[in-house]
Order: sequence, then C-alpha cells, then structure tokens
Amino acid sequence: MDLKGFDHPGRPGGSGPRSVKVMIAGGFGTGKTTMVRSVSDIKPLTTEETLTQASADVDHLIGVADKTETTVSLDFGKIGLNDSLMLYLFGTPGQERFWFLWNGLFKGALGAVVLVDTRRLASSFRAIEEMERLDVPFVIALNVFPDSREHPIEEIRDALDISPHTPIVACDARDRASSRDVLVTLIRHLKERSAVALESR
Ligand SMILES: Nc1nc2c(ncn2[C@@H]2O[C@H](COP(=O)(O)OP(=O)(O)O)[C@@H](O)[C@H]2O)c(=O)[nH]1
Ligand SMILES: [Mg+2]
Repeated sequence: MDLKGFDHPGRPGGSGPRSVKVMIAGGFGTGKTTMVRSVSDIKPLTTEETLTQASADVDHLIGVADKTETTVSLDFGKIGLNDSLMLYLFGTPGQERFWFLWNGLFKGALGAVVLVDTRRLASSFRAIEEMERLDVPFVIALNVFPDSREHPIEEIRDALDISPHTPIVACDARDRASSRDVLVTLIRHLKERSAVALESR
C-alpha cells in the first residue's frame, strides 16, 4: 500500500521518514505489552528509567513533562512501516482513570489501537471512552486468545457501541505480522479520515 501521501508534518523539512505517534490502549491484560514487544523493531523499553536514557531523539513525541520520577511503567516501541513512515508506539499505562495524571501522554498522538479481549469486552470500555473524549482516532483490535469464541464483528461493534466508520480487526498480539497488519489498518483509517476532512472543507 502507498502510505507516502500520508499528511502529517512529521519532521520539518520533509527529509527522512515521517514520525507518527501511536498509542496502544486497552484494558488490563488485553495484550498491550505483548503487541508492542512483538511488533517493535527495537528492543522495547518497558520502564520509564530506560525510556529516559534511550529516547533522546523522541522526547518531543513523548510529551511527558517530568519523566524522572514515576512508578508506572510504560511500553515503548518503534516500527518502520515503510521507508517514509516510522511509528512510535506507546502502550498506555493500566488504570485508565489515571490517564489524566499523565498530562501530555497523548499529546501529538495521531491515532490509537484499542486492544479488546472478547472474553472480557468491558475491560476495554474505559479505554474506548477515553479515546473518544480525547478525540484520538482509533481502530479496535480483537486479540484472539485460544478460548475466545468467534463473534460476528457487527455484534461486537454493537456491544462496544462503536461507530460504523471505526475499523474492527482480529489479531494475535504475539504475532509480529498480525500486529503490523493492525497498525497498517490504523494508518489507512487515518488517511481515510484526513481525506474526508479535506473534502468537506
Ligand atoms: N494466547 C494469547 N495470549 C496472549 C495474547 N496476547 C497476550 N497474551 C498473554 O496475555 C497476558 C497479558 O498480556 P499483556 O500484553 O501483558 O497485557 P497488557 O496488560 O495489556 O499489557 C500475557 O500473559 C500474555 O502472554 C494472545 O494474542 N494470545
Ligand atoms: Mg502491560
């Protein structure tokens, strides 16, 4: 697929790959850490301490004002989708109700993956609500576990009360190709949204 025309300021001057910040959200145990780990091109960072050391060039993407003291770990990874598009992945910390404490965590995020475990749909309700409140476009990734039952997508859309425009895809968060497909779906969704927004101007 052609992602080259993706309209994001990225790096000033337009040289090098565009950097896109993507949140990986979802309820506890839905596979956020697993997805960041499986898909990342770099050895993913899971603690704030290592994050501070290794992310000098992406500090502006993180947007967290004071990262020196924290007791919450954050998953961070990075994947080049093609020569011109680099995604920086930020797993959201647990306990969505405390996200407001992470001022700036979502700053500059162009989109999000909300992971859902269909055996426990409700665990991701809060994450979906927060994305809607923060106005971050998202796709739903159904992380399939061995004993997950197969549900028609539209049934899940109803149960989660998700707009018909929001993509819902199944994935295996442990699998790199599958997780990458979810990210490609998200980028496509963002492109479609920006195309629609441009048309309606
Ligand atoms: N079978 C299966 N297990 C998974 C999958 N994704 C995550 N897990 C397991 O589910 C547990 C919770 O995953 P984790 O990534 O820590 O969830 P998080 O709380 O959202 O970060 C871990 O023990 C994972 O190994 C999956 O796609 N299939
Ligand atoms: Mg985790």
